[in-house]
Amino acid sequence: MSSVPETGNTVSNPVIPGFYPDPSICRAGEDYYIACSSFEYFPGVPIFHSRDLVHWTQIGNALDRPSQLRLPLDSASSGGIYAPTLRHHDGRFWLIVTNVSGDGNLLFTATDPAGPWSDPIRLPGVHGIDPDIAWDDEGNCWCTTAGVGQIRIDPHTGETFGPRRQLWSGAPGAKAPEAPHLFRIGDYWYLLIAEGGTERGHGVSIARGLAPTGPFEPCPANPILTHRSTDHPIQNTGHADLVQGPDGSWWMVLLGVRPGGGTPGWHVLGRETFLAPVDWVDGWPVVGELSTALPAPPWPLQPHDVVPERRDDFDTTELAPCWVSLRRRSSEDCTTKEQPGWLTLRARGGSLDDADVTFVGRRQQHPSCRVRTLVDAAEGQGGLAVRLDERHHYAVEVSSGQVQVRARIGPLHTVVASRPTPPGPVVLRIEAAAVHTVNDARTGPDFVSIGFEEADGTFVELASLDGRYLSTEVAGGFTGRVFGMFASAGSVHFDWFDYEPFEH
Ligand code: 6LW
Repeated sequence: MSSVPETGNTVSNPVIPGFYPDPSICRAGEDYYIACSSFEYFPGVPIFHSRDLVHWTQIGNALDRPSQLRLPLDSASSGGIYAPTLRHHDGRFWLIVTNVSGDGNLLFTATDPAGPWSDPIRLPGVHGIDPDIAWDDEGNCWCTTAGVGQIRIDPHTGETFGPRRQLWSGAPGAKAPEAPHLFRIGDYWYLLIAEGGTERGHGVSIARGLAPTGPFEPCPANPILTHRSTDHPIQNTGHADLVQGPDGSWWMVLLGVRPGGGTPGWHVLGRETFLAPVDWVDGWPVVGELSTALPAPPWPLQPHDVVPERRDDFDTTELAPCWVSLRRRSSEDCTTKEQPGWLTLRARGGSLDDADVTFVGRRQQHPSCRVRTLVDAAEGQGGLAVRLDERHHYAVEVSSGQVQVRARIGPLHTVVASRPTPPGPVVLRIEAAAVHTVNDARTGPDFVSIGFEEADGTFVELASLDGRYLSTEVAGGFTGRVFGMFASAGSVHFDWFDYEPFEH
C-alpha cells in the first residue's frame, strides 16, 4: 500500500546509499536536510540537502574542527559519534548528538546547515544516547533520549531543569527503545521510537499524547514498520524520522541494510538511508511499501548534478565533504597543497591494523564497484584499502619496488601476494563484484579482486578474496565498508581516485 499515486516510474532506494545510518531529517521552506551518524570517522555527521526527498547531495559535515569535540575520537571502532537529531527552529538549525568518546550529549547550531556549525553546548545533565530535541508552544525545549527518558533543557546554555521523566517503555515485549523523536502533529504529540536493536529484529513503533510530556498511548498497530522474520531484501529497518513532503504528504526516512548472499546474508555497505511514504489513518501513521524501487513521489523531481564523488583529481585546496579520515585529520598528515593536483598523505606511524593510521576514504555505496588510484610511493609506504575496521580490511600496498596484497580478518593477518612493481607511480585497483552463488554454492555478498595496472592498463589481479569477511555480520559494529588511500610509512602521493559503480 502506498500513499504515493502510481506515476508509473520509480526511484531507487536507499536514497542515500552507503554507510549513512541513523538519518534525522528536517525541512526549512522548500529545502530538506538529513544528518547521519559517523562514529570514528572525521570530519563527522555528514549533512545532506534535497529539494525532492529523493535526490540528496552532501553539502558538508557538521563536526569538522577540533574545537567541536575531543579528538582523536574513540580508539574503539564504532565508537565516537552516534545518532544525531537535526531540527530547524526559530530560524536556526539545531543538531544534537552523542559523542560516546566521553563528551556525552552535545548541541550545535548553525544558520547554514552546510556550516560552519557552532562549538558544542555541552549537556552534562542529559543521559542516554540518541538524543532528540523538540520545542512546545510555550518555548520549552524537551530533550528525549534512548530508553525514552525526557528532561527539559535550555538549548542556549545546556542547563537542565526538573527530573528526568520516563515517557514510555516501548511496545510490549520489545527491547531497547531507542532513537526517540517527538513531533507535534495536529492535536497530538507523537513519540516515534526504534526498538529490537539495529540488527534483523529492528522495528519502528509510535505512541501519542496531548502533551510533550505525555502520557502517551501506544499505537494499536505497533510496530508500524519492521521486516523482522521476513526475507525482504531490505532488512534491519528502523531508526526512523518523519517529515512532510512538498505537497503536505508525510514521509519517513529510516535505516536499512541490503544483505547479499541469500538469507540471512551479509551486508557490507553498512546501514543505509531509505525513504518510505506514510499515510495517516485514525490519527496514526501507516507506513507504505518500502522497496528498492520506490514509486516516484507526485511532485517534480530535481536530480542533482552528476555525482561528484566518481573521480577526484585533488585539484582543490579542500577535500570534498565525502572524504573521511580516521578519528582526526590535520594538514600535517593530509594535504593537497604540497604537490598541486596530488593528495599527499604523511604517515602518523600506524598501519591499517592501528587506530591512528593516516587514511582518507569514501564509503562504498554500490554492491559492485571498481576503485582505482594512481599512487607514487617513492618516499614511503602505502596504497589502497577497503576497510570495516582495524581488524577487518583488505589492502594493496606499495613500498620499495614491491606491491603486496594484505588481508586482515580478525586475528589473522597475512600477505596474500607480492610482486615487483613497475618503476614510477602505479595504478592500484580494488574491485567488489557482488555475487550470490558460485557453482550453486551460496556465497557472497561479493568477491573482492585486488591488484595493479601495468603501464598499458592491463589489470594484474594479485588476489580474489571473499567479501563475507568484510561484512558487518562478521566484523560487528555500526559502520560499513570504506575505500581509502593510506600511508603507513613516510609520504605517499595520490594523483587521482576513481570510484566506478557497475552492474554485475
Ligand atoms: C544508535 C542506536 C543504535 O545510536 O545503534 O542499535 C546506535 N541502536 O539507535 C548506532 O547507530
